[in-house]
Amino acid sequence: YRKTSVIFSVLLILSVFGLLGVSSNMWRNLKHDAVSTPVYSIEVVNEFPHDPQAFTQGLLYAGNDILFESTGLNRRSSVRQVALRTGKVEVLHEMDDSDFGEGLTLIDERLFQVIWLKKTGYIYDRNNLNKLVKFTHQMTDGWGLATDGKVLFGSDGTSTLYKINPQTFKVINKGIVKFNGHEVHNLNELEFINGEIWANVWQTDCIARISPEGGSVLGWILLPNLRKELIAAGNSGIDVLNGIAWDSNNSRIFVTGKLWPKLYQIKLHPIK
Ligand code: DDQ
Repeated sequence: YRKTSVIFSVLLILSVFGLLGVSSNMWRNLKHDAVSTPVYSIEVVNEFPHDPQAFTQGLLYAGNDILFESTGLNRRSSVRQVALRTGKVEVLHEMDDSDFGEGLTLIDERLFQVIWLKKTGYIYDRNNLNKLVKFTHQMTDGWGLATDGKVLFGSDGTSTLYKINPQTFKVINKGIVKFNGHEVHNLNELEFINGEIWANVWQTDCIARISPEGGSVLGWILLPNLRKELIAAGNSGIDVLNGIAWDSNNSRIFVTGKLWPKLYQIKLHPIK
């Protein structure tokens, strides 16, 4: 009896230590991920007017202080060429009543746009916004679009980031975006910046910086102040942060939101 109880006690002590060891390892790994992922706050370096009627769903910078924007809402969806400095809509393509504009991206002279709640999208001529082609894609829905100049990157409101062939619209590959082992859902408007995908996470004031290879989160950008300050200034009808544009020649980052009266040029500051 004594022998059994000694063996039992030793086993008990060993298993407690074992459990402690496992959990502390797990804890260290989790902490390591969270600690090593940089977090950025933002500084506004410039403000520009933005059409407060524009339910921004896609945004990109095309050079020469010109932006292209896709807007949503039924009967109000559009593709538009916008002057950065004045916010003026220079060319407007009004979409069919049944189409809800979503992500937009530019490859050479052609703008690619996806549609909310449909598996279709359109290609437009960037010079006049004439519709050229209707296409069908393989995502579950059309939310965000971006490009590295060769392939399309797409999001559909899930945690999946797609790489898509811009000629055939077939999925080349796809990955689940994860942070600390948790899927990052609601990936929305996308931008390709210096080899990374930056994604608005729907209904948050955060932008995730994502590795296009593998889908890991490389950093978080926190922007709650933009929306808060707009609301404090009396803009009660505004919706979420959405829309990232990148001027690669001058390293300028622009962000705006749905029905926001302003578009911001921002700078990042690491806070951790
Ligand atoms: N999405 O951007 C998350 C993909 C779609 C958002 C759809 C929001 C619909 C709002 C309808 C408001 C009607 C006044």
